[in-house]
Amino acid sequence: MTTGSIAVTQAVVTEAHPEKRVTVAFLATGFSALLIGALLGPLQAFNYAGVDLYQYLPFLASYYQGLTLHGVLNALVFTTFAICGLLLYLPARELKLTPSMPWVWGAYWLMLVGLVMAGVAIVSNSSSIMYTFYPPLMGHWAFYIGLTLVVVGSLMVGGEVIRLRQKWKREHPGEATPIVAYMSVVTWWMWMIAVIGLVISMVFFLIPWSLGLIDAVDPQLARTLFWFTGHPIVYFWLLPAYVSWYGLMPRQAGGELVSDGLARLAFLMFLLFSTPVGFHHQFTDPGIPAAWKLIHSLMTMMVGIPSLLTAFTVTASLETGGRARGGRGVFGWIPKLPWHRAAFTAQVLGMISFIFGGAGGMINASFNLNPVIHNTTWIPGHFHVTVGTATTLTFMGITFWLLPHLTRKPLFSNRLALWASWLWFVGMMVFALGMHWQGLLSVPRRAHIANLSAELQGLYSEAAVPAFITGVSGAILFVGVILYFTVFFGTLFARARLTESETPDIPFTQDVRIHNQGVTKVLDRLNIWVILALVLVLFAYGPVLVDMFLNQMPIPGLKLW
Ligand code: HAS
Ligand code: CU
Repeated sequence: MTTGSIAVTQAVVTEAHPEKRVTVAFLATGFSALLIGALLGPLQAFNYAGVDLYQYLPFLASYYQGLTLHGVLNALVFTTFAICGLLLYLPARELKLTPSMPWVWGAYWLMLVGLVMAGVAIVSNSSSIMYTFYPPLMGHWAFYIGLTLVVVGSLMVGGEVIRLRQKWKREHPGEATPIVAYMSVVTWWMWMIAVIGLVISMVFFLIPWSLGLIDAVDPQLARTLFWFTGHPIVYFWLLPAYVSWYGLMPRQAGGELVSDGLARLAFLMFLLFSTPVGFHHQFTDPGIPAAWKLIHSLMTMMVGIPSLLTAFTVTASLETGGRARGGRGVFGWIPKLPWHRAAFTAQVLGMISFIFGGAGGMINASFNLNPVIHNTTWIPGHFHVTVGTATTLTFMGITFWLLPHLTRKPLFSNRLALWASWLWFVGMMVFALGMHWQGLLSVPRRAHIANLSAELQGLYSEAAVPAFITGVSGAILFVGVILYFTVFFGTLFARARLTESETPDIPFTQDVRIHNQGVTKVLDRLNIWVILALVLVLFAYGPVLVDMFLNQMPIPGLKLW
C-alpha cells in the first residue's frame, strides 16, 4: 500500500470513529505512566529483600519519593487514564453513538495538565507523601490540584457516557441498555458517588491548606474522607476488568455469557455497596465508634458477594467456550480454551490472581483478623494480586487486541505477549507470597528496611525466607515489564498495516437486543438505584462525618523528608 492510500484509509477510519484517536491517547498516556511506575517496582521488592538499590539512583532523593511515584503513577494515573479510554470507547461503540469529541478531548487535556502538575510536584521531591497523602504530611499544592484535575477529567468522561446512554434510551424505547454500556454506566455512576469524599477533602481542606489559606487540617477527618473514595476507587479499577470478563471474554473463549441477569445484578450490587465500607481501612483509627466500624465490616462482606457471583458466571461462561471447542468431562474444557492467544490468557491469569486477592480481602475485612495484618507488608501483597494483577493484567490483555483494532497495526508479537503475561502473573504471585508471608511475621509496609540503622539490623531476620522470595519476584517482574512494553510500543509504532479483514473486531459477546421487561427492567432503572446508593452512603457515613466536622482537631502540616 502506498503512503497516500494509508493516509486515506486512516482518514476514513478516524472519520467514521473519531473516538478511536482519543482512546489511543488515553491508553498511551496511561500505559506510559505504568511503564515508569512499574520500573520502580523492583526497587521496592529488592528493598524488602534487604537490598537497597535506591542509593544508586541519583534522581530519587529517598525511598519514599520512589514509593510515591510508584503508587501515584500505577494506582492513580495508569488506572484512571486507561479506564477513561476503555469505558468511553466500548460503550460508545456498543451503543453505536459518537461521543462529543471536543468534550472528551477537553477531559483528556485537563487530565494531562493535572498529571504534569502532580508529576512535577513528586519528581521535585516536594510531595513525597505517597498515594494516600494523609495529613499531617503536607505536599505541594500542585500535587493536590493536579490529582484533582485528573479526577475532574474522569468525571467529564463518565458524564459523557451517561449522556450517551440516555440518548440511546430515548431512541430505543422498550429495549434494555446493552450489557457493556449498562456495566460501564453503572461503573461511572458508582465513581460519581465515590469521589464525593475526595473532592470535599481536596477543595475544602488539602488545597487551601497547601496554599497557606488555612493553617491546619484534622488528620482523622481527612483520612475518613480519603477512604470514603479510597475504597470504592478499588472497584473503579476492578469493574472495567469485569466489563471485559463478562462482556468480551466469553466470546473470546468461543462461548457465551451464561446469565445476563446475574451479570447486571453483580454490577448493581457494586453500585450499592462499593462506597459505604471505607472504615475497613480505618479499624485501628481512633475517633470512629466501634459499632460503625462493625457496620462497615459487614457491608464489606456484602460487596464481596458480586465478586463471588462473578467468579461463578465468568467461569461458567468460559466453560461454554471450552465445551464448544470440544472439551469433555469435568475439567476437560480448560485445556481447550485459547491459551495460545495472549489477549485471552493474560485476562484469565488476571482472574486466577483475583481468587487470592479476594480471599485476602475477606481476611482484611474481618474485624478480628485485620489487626494482625494492618500496616504490614500483607497489604501490598493483597493489592498486587488485585489492582496489580487482576486489573492490570486484564488491561494488558485487552491492549493485545484493542491496539491492533484501534490503530490497524499488527500486534508486535503474540509470543512475546504471552511471555510477558505469564511472567507478570508468576512474578506477582511470587511477590504476593513473599509479602503476605512477611506481613504475618509483622514486617511493616512502607518501610525502608534495606536501610535499617546499625542497632536495628537483624530485626526482621525471622522473615529471611519470604524476604528472599520477594526479591526474586522483583527480578521476574522486571523482565515481564520490559517484554510487555516492547509489545505495547512495538505495536503502537509499527509501520505495517492490517487490512480490513485482518483487523480484529470488538469481541462483544452479546449483540442481541434485550427487551426491557421483568427483572432487567427493574435493574435498568438506574435513577432509583443511584438514589438508593446515596441513601446507603448517607446512613453509613452521615453520623460519623457530622460528628467529625463538628469536632475538628486541626494540626499544622509536616514535612518529614
Ligand atoms: Fe482490598 C486494602 C478488603 C478487593 C485494592 N485493597 C486494599 C488496598 C488496596 C486494595 C490498594 O477490608 C490498600 C490500600 C492502602 O494503601 O492502605 N479488598 C477487600 C475486600 C475485597 C477487596 C473484601 N482490594 C480489592 C480490589 C482491589 C483492592 C478488587 C483493587 C482492584 N482491602 C480490603 C481491606 C483493606 C484492603 C479491608 C484494608 C486493610 C488494611 O488494614 O489496611 C473484595 O472485593 C474481594 C472480593 C473478591 C472475591 C474473589 C472472586 C474471584 C473472582 C475470580 C474468579 C476466577 C476465575 C478463573 C473465573 C470474592 C471473580 C477461572 C479460571 C479458569 C482457568 C477458567
Ligand atoms: Cu477497601
